[in-house]
Amino acid sequence: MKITGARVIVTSPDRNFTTLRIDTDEGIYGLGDGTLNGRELAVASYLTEHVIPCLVGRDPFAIEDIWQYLYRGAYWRRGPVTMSAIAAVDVALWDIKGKALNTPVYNLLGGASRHGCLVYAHANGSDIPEAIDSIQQHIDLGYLAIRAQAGVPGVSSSYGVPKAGKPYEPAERGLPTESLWSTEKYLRFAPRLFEAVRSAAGEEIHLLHDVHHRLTPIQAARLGKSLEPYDLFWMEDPVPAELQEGFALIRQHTTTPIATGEVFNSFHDAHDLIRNQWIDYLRMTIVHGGGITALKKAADFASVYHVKTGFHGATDLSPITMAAALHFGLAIHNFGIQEHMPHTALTDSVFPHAYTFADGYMHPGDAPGLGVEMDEALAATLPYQRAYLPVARQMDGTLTDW
Ligand code: CS2
Ligand code: MG
Repeated sequence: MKITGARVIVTSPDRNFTTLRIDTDEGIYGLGDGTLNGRELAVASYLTEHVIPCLVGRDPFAIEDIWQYLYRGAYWRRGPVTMSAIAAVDVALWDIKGKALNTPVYNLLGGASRHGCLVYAHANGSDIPEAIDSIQQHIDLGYLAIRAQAGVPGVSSSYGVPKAGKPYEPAERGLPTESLWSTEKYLRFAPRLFEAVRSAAGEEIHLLHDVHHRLTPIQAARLGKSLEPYDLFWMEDPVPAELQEGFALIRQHTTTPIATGEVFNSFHDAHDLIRNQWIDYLRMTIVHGGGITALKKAADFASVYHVKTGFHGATDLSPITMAAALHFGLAIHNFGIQEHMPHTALTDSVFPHAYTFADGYMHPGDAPGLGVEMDEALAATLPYQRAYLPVARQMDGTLTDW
């Protein structure tokens, strides 16, 4: 089999997605996601101008070699644009191989290790009672694990909390909005939120919380300690993670489990975190971390240190990445949990998929390959619209690390 061509499709079914389609001489094609929230066109250009010309004529079954060729051969290694582009190619090739061998991708990764992937949903509220209502709605939908976020009193726009009457979506169309943030108010509020949420949700539900990189290590240590009575599944991204050794300080003070890495793009971003056992869950996911090939190596290394996966799964990860993550999570031994932030109906119509949710678990389905299609005619009616993540500043105007 030979690769005959590839093309990038950028579409905006309520939000932007960058998709790569690779075609072969046997009529089999594969889809890969290269979406980088707020920087979608950079990945599209990297693929179209620099990667696709090098793919034509290659054997699509040579996944490892093509991965190494794109990673090592470029000379310039790592970085979110490069690694998202490599991921798009890698995932499309796994899709092709599954279709060609008539088997779901999880079978190519060793076969199912479990009956489904435990997922967590988002419960958001502008205040504590609304957050508790949202928890109850997600319990009613069957979720066994729920992330709770609520508006911090005195902070006008808190991360993870939707604008009134709208579903939560991290990016906003137009130029970036700015919001104000107070670490002091947040640190006082978070234990009150979880005291209320735990008593309303009962002890069986797994509760998670995302700090979105807002604290210093000693502040994160205080937060983790103050949340211990509420038995969190994890505290996510307590600090910006460029300084890996900062996590040592957090670990000295708290037994609240730690997840990090949704902004990582390379195993090397997590090397010290894993080998020192400073984290419990790795969030770097398939699209931003260089694809299934790269994440398999990272997960295998992490398994030696009791670190499990807890992949990022917000709406900016396209249904193609969701499917890839579910095949991956079903197969590997040290799967921990998968984030599930459902896409809008329009996004699902552009990307019809085989994966399903029932009783707290998701399953990738048994379609050959990834089990995701793309309605390109519909996608063509929904052109790219500029959109960004919001930018946060401290009360005195200083930019936060987010
Ligand atoms: C968040 C995301 O889901 C999460 O854990 O941190 O909302 C994140 O902000 C976006 O996916 C960034 O693109
Ligand atoms: Mg997060």
